[in-house]
Amino acid sequence: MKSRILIIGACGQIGTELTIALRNRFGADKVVASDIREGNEELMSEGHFELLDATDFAAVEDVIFRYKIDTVYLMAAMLSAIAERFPAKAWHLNMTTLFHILNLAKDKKVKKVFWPSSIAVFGETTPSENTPQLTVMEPSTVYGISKQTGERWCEYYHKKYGVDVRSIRYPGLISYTTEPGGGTTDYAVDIYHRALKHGNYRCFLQEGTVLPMMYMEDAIRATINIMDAPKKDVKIRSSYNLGGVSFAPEDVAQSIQKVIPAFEIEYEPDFRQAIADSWPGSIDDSEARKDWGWEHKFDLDAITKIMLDNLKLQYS
Ligand code: AKB
Repeated sequence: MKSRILIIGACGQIGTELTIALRNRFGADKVVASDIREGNEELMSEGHFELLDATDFAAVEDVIFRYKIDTVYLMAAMLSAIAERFPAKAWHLNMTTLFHILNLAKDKKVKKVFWPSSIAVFGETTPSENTPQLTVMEPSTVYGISKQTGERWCEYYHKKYGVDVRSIRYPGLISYTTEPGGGTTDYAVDIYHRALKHGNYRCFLQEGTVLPMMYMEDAIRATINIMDAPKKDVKIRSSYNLGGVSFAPEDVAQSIQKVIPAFEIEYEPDFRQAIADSWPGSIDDSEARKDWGWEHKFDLDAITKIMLDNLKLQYS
């Protein structure tokens, strides 16, 4: 029998597109989308949907039992910028939900788990160019600390209890379907909306702030590929580095100007600058390439074209 999948945090930026991709792949009947809030109409109406507070162990266990779930994608998390405003809440959400799912997997109520980590696990003391898989990691944000701790627990549950948990360190993700909520890399989505609506953008990060980024389709493919990979090929059970493109705000502006020549950008850095400054500029993802065949497809101009074409349709 094909696996039955639960997506927790299905209404978020990644969850929305992951739900659609998994429904297309396995059939809507095999996929249960869940979130603490309702999502877009398509997500709610085209398959199973459960309102679920992922910090409530009994509620999560109940959904897993009722739908005979064997694979969980745990996408619920509080992202870097917002987590700085609500540190205790962020820690609670990010860690409690992970422990619930790891413990369910340890008790054999779930067979396979996907849990996302982030470039936020790195910090100021990490080599910032071509950041290696194994390196100094001293994250300085609540979100980064929760992701780094989560990675250690994933590896621990794998080694100690044989839990089949798989993870990748997402860079900033760019998509037009659902807007991101509360990250430091969110400017790379906002900028396209503002370019079309207003022809200008005030960026909360400074010129020259290079960060690793990725188009959502690449990220979804990576997620599905690591989950598809034979167990023995997934050699890293903390989390894999994942690289796509690297760019600064002015690079996105120039890419937009190729399509909208009058577009203007100005800079007004806020508290998110310090977070961005602590993250790497580019990522060495050779382990993911070697172990399960990772390859990214979209460069910045391709991303710009897709974003502007699709947002234009939405706005008209
Ligand atoms: C954020 O900016 O917090 C996220 C991330 C890089 O994990 N997009």
